[in-house]
Formats: sequence, structure tokens, C-alpha cells
Amino acid sequence: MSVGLLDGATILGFIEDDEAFSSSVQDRFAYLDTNHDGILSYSEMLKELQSLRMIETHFGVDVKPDPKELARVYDSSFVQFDRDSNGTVDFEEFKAETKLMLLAMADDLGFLPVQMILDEDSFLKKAVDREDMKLQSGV
Ligand SMILES: [Ca+2]
Ligand SMILES: [Ca+2]
Repeated sequence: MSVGLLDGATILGFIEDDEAFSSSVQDRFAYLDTNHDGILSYSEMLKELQSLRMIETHFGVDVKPDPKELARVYDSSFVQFDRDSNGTVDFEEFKAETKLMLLAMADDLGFLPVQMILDEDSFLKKAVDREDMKLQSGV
């Protein structure tokens, strides 16, 4: 974990950089796909859903839900990813939903930079790293 400064533009820049975005989505997908069959099952997605849950709590919505409630939250997030409702999440579904989530987050953040605790291999951390690198190289 590290602390980074994040605003909407940083996230948008990251999404719009298709090469950077696609490759980090690919990394994340491969990391979650523990049996390497090219699709994510519910149990493989759980790790991702749990980290999304952490993101929510960072925005101050820290309700301590009971396990049943949490399972419901995971279920409904999974359904959001699984657009064709075939019970698994393929790469295109994963990428599309990740993009939507990041867009929504960029919208929420707006133009005021917010300090956030970032998971080492989260998309937000990658967005911040990318922005830092851009600043350093003066582009
Ligand atoms: Ca799999
Ligand atoms: Ca699907």
C-alpha cells in the first residue's frame, strides 16, 4: 500500500491511454485467472470484488456489513461484470466493466485531487504511477 494523490483527470488519462489501460487490465485478468482457462469464475472474481469493496470503504462508505449482506454485494457486482449472464466473466466483459467503474470514480472525484491509500497493484495505483511518470518525463 502507498498513499497517492488522485483526481479525475489522472484516472481519465489512464483509461484513454489504451495501451497502458489494456495491458494493466490484461495483467489483472491473468492474475485473477488462477486456473488459466481464460475466463473468470465467481470464485476467481471474489478477490477482485473484495478489493472493489475496499475502494468503496476508502470513499467513506464504511458500513460493516454482515457476511450475508457482503455476499449479496459480491453477487450483484459479479452480475454487473457478467454481462451475458453465462456465469463467467471473459476478458472483454472484465475490461468493459472495469472501464465503467473507473469512469464513475473519475466522475466522483472531479478536479479536486484526493489523497488515497492505494493497493500496490490496483488500477488506481497504476493510474497514479502513469501520471507521475508523465510529469517526470515532462510530456
Ligand atoms: Ca479461470
Ligand atoms: Ca459472461
